[in-house]
Amino acid sequence: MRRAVRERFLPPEATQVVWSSNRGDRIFSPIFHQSAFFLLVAVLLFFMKTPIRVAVTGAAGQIGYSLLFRIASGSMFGPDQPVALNLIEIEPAMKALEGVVMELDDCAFPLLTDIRATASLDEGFSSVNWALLVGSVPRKAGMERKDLLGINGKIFTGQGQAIARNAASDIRTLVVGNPCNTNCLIAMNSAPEIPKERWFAMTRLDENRGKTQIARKAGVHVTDVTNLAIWGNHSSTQYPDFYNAQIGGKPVTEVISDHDWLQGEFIETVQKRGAAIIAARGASSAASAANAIVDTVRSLTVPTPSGDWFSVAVCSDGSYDLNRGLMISYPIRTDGSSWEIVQGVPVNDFSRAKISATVQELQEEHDAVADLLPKG
Ligand code: NAX
Repeated sequence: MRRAVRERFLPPEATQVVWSSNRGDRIFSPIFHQSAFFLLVAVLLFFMKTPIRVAVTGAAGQIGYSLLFRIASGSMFGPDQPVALNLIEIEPAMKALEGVVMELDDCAFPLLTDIRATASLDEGFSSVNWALLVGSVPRKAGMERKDLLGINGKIFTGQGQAIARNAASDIRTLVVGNPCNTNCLIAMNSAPEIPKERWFAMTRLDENRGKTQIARKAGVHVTDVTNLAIWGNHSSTQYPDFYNAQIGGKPVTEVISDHDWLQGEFIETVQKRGAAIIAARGASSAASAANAIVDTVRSLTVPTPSGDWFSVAVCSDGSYDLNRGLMISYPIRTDGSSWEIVQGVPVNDFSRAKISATVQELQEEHDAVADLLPKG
């Protein structure tokens, strides 16, 4: 048995030396090789990181097709962090998912340790550390956002419950499928066992869109734009807070003198960018959405640069006098493990009116799905 193990892990020449050596060596070598073997295993175990298991729903969809390859290549968790993928789809999309899995296989990603493709929620969320809830019934041209609430609400109840039953104890969930804030609210409330600070809804694509618009207007690189928070809902009521954003450390309102543009066209462009992409492409944003998912998870797992913040919707604790319990996008920062809503960000009358309008919309969405939420 011991010989079989040794033969599996050592090159043939090594085993030959051990077993053809003289009598003294025969006593010494097996002990020496056994110690070296265990030392090697110990060293490997010390340096080898446990894979992070990530569930992705809607894995055969457009966003999935960009996202999975970014996760597997190391963009999300870093170049030395192994990952395992649990890919979840509905039955009719399983054939397409099979093709995606074949492509993942064909990439021979060094960091990808395991792929499981399934239509079962229990299997799909089994032992996952991150759940990226991308799949939902997408909005078609002419469909109202509110129509989506009823259709998707039930999906997210089942997914929340399945996450609570099956996921790893450190599970964190990011909801992307629209209407993402309220879908997240439903999933979170369907899994009361999981702490509320582990649930997020994505507004990072809006932040990235806003930063690019500001950078273009100011004639600077996008990395010079910081502190742009999206407040409220991921919808056309969201508020990209340019008043507190900075360009190279200076207030945006000092660098860009065209305040009419900031208060009007800028906000509208960010709010309606998703619709503009659908109009141009005939399909909703996918690669940029996948990129924003990667950015969101990285921002939640890597310390925020000093003085900066990023946007993600979290369960409101009532900060800034906003409705407690709703999933509201705020300026957030983290030390890499726990996050906080940045306090003390100035909110002027213009901003207050915009934030109130978007939170009012979230309250209406909440009321529309009240039958899926705990009473009281
Ligand atoms: P696709 O229609 O290309 O893909 C959706 C996939 O989800 C399909 O493969 C479908 O079979 C699957 N699906 C549907 N119901 C499911 C369920 N119950 N369980 C598992 N899988 C299910 O849409 P795609 O372009 O990938 O967009 C996905 C979602 O992201 C949409 O709801 C879309 O509105 C939303 N978005 C959210 C963004 C955000 O910033 N929060 C931006 C991009 C995007 O618009």
